[in-house]
Amino acid sequence: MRRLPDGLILLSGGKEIPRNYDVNYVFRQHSNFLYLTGVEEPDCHLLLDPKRRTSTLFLPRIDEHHRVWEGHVPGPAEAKTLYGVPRVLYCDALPAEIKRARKGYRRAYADAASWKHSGSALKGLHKASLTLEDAIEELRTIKTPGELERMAEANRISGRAHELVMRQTRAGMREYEVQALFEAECLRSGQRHLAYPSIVAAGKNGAVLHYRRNDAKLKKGQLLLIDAGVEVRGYAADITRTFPVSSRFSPKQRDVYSVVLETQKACIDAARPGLNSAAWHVLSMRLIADGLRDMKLLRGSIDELVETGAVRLFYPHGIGHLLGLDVHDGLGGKRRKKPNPTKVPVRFVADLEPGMAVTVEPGVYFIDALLNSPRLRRKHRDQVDFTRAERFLDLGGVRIEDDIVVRPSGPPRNLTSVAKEIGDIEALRRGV
Ligand SMILES: [Mn+2]
Repeated sequence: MRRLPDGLILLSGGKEIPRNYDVNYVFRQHSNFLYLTGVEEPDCHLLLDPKRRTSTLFLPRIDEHHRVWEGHVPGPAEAKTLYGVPRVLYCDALPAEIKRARKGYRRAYADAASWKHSGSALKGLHKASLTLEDAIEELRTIKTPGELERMAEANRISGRAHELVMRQTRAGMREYEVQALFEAECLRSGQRHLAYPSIVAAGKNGAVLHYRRNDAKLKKGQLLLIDAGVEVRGYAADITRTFPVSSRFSPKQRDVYSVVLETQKACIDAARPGLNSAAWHVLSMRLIADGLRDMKLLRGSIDELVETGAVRLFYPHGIGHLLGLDVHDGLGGKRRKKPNPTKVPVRFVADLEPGMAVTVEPGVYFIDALLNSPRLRRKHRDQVDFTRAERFLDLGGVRIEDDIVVRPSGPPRNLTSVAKEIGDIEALRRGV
């Protein structure tokens, strides 16, 4: 209300989406609505009147039929204490409430769903919907202590599940059995929603960045990459670990893993206020280029390997993204958007600020589509030892991903505490 004082603010929560006859998709509240209200039920609305400083939550009126099938749903009195909203009414009062509250305003900050739902009550008010979404995105980028508590909890539960997977995964299992171990632990902790579909990728599948099939059989000698996280009251954890299906890393796997791990640790340490996210990404590319040059997969100067994009053959994604109610939590709002100070294309360009939650997820992959592309082989023939790289194709990929929060000074707070040192992973694999 302080940010948008000159208009009536109206937001709609999510609606149930039918999957097929009588069955809906599992409901997940819209993130902006969840951010402002904490309400996880469908069909609600929020009306904010900045001039009079009033907030009203509107709930759907539940009939007997609905209660027969769905059981108890909180009514206005209960919702007031549950969500801490001073006024709670039923939705049928919304048009009259809008008409009363709009006096003195020429503008409405309403989302698209609200214009659709309450268009006639809002008629005549100037549309300013994008500004509302931008204002909320900006707010959501800096986490409050309460939000961080939920993110820390999501990390604790996901971390437990990751370590359970490291202890219990065996050769001969299918990727979906590993997925079941992870997801069962999340459900057992009382959490209904994963933050995103789990990626469980053995061997070569680890080089498919958004691998979703999760049905291959795990073989001795392979690496297993698992990128999975749960959400707590909407707040996501986004964690990746890579470990050997056998109890130890092979020398080759150890080399690749160490390059990624050292890069990840250095990038975590570098995540301080004022660091530009594009420069941060370039730092990660330089460290990976340096590591792969030591492994004789790349040759030439680090500057050239980064500028020509040779390192991108092995590391074709960014260092991280904002995290919060969405696993990819917007880009920080328009005010934060900066011109990219580097020559490297990145989506998220902003200076890191205290209270921002970001992922740190460098990776090294051996991707058939890139290493066997005639065009790229020609372009990078002096920089990449393709013959050597081909011998790593079976390895797939290594990614290590933690969730951090930028502090006012010094290194960030790391919310993720899952084993990632080679010795610690091998100890878990041996059942120590
Ligand atoms: Mn991520």
